[in-house]
Amino acid sequence: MNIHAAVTRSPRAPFSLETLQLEPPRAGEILVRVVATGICHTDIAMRDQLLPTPQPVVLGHEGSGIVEQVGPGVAKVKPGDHVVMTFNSCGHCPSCFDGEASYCHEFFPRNFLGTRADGSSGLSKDSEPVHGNIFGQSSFASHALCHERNIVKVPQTAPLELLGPLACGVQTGAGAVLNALGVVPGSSIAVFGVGSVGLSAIMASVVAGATTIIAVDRHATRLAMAEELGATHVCLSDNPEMEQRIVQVTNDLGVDYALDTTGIAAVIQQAVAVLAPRGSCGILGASAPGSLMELDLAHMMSAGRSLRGIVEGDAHSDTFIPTLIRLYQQGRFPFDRLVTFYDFHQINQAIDDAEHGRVIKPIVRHSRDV
Ligand code: CXF
Ligand code: ZN
Repeated sequence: MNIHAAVTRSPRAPFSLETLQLEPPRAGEILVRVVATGICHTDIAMRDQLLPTPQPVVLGHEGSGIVEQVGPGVAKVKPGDHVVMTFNSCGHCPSCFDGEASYCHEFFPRNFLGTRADGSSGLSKDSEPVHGNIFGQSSFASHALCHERNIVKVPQTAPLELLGPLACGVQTGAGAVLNALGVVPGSSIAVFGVGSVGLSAIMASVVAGATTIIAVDRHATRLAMAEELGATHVCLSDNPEMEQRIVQVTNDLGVDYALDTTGIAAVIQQAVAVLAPRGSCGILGASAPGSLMELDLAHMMSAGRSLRGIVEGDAHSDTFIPTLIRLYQQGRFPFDRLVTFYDFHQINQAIDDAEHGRVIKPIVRHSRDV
């Protein structure tokens, strides 16, 4: 079938809006009519070849939509179901067997390589191959092929055009707090970097009952938003007394949890430095392979502090995304506050606005006549 798609043809260049051809779903695949797709920094990293995703390619990995057709053997969803598309995984490695699909041993090829396992993508432009299957979806398009393992059914009572970011950025921040760190009532947490992932972590910290929630960022506007969403304290990252201030507001104890969303070694060092004894620091920002950081080993070991990587918030997406939707519907997780909507044909403007910090979480949505 012919579809409309935003095609990424070269680094740092605008996407081109084109008509492509999409194969029908194979066994285990699902054809989704895309309603809207969030834009994540990882899309920009793939465009700019900070991740070695081959081009030309259709990016997009926070898609929401309606099931149009299912391939042979699909039992999880049926035509008409409302769904979001999350990260893909193999289903047969030790992590997947343990139900921890975000640590799939095939995470990289299943999400970033732009093809199915057999080298095909399902997408083409006349006779030219176009890479697809990014995060098992490539949802910067009117239609996407995804898989049973990365499709998540969502309730029809929720606003479908809003839900895509739950499938990556929002579940990453909220899941880091609720699943990976296991923030408990009455505890303290510092979140370093409050873009869409960090703000999701702030909202989740409120849900978890943390009573000291500290936001750190270089932008005052982001800190103001963090306060509106429940941060009890905020601090500009260039404040030379930031570490002392964080320790001070925790009665000289340090924080029980720290979360870094930046991937910057100097920031992670600060996050670790302000940990209380037995405190845990999670890192979830993408750093270039080979990035190194100095760590005070005595500080870590002698008081049982820990540092760990977190991917996609340790989410079991089939249950965690509906959980976040219920919290949203109760007014306890207002992630819609992060979102700015654009028409799909404005995707380059949306990306430019995100890159320049003019918006927090852009979503591109299709008009109904597509
Ligand atoms: C990614 C970020 C880089 C590491 C793997 C998961 N998440 C999606 O944007
Ligand atoms: Zn993402």
